Amino acid sequence: MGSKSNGSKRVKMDSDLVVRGRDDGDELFIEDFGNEAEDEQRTMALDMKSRFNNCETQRNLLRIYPKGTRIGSSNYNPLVGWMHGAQMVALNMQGQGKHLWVTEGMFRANGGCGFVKKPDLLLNRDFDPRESLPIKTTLQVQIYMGEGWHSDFHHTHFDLYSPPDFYTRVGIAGVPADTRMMETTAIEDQWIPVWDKVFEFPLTVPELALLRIEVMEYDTSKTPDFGGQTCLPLAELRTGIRCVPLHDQKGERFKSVRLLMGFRFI
Ligand SMILES: [Ca+2]
Repeated sequence: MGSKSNGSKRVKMDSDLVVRGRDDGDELFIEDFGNEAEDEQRTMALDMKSRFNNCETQRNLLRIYPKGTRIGSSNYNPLVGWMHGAQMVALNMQGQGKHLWVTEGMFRANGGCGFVKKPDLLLNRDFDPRESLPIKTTLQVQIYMGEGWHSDFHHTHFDLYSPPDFYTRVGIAGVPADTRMMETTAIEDQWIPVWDKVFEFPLTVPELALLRIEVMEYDTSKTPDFGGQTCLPLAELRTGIRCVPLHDQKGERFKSVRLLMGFRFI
């Protein structure tokens, strides 16, 4: 992560990213000027379009890495880099949270080998992630039920005096137009919750979309407890009724916790 001040030009953007272009044309750098207070809205508002476009990453290597001032090891949304064609998007791996989960989801593709081919739209044309594009497909997600918490958690882990109250959040991480999260209602006092809920996600750029799934446990008096998560690359999502294993906050797969879900493109 050394300084590239020699022979590089540095352009301050409207956002808190800085583009550094090395004069020899070998590499371009976008430097993260983010801080601990950064939130999702602000991350998604980052707009490099005015001085930086995807044609640059068709001819150059682009790497992005977290600013050293992120002393709490927070992260930015890696999709900001991916949807601009960045070949390398580094994240702080010490922590946990949705940006790391999305990264794990992205690299589950291609057999988990660590490399994912860029979609054609980032290779063949000047793609602007903020473009208003027609809906290409709609993903229909059905969440039937979940199980396994009773095996993987102590019976007082969620609620001391009653079974847990699970609800599921499901949504899309992708270009701004496709990004959204929806949630089921909480099923009260059930170790094996049955939601039987259908959500539809219209997608303008399914090539850059990931399906995010989180299970939370509702409490009236405190913030919800975490019950599991996973993130799946949409391009490799198999349709039909599926058993979806969930992972803990660090990304480790639970032994038993899983959801019964249905996926189809309509
Ligand atoms: Ca509860």
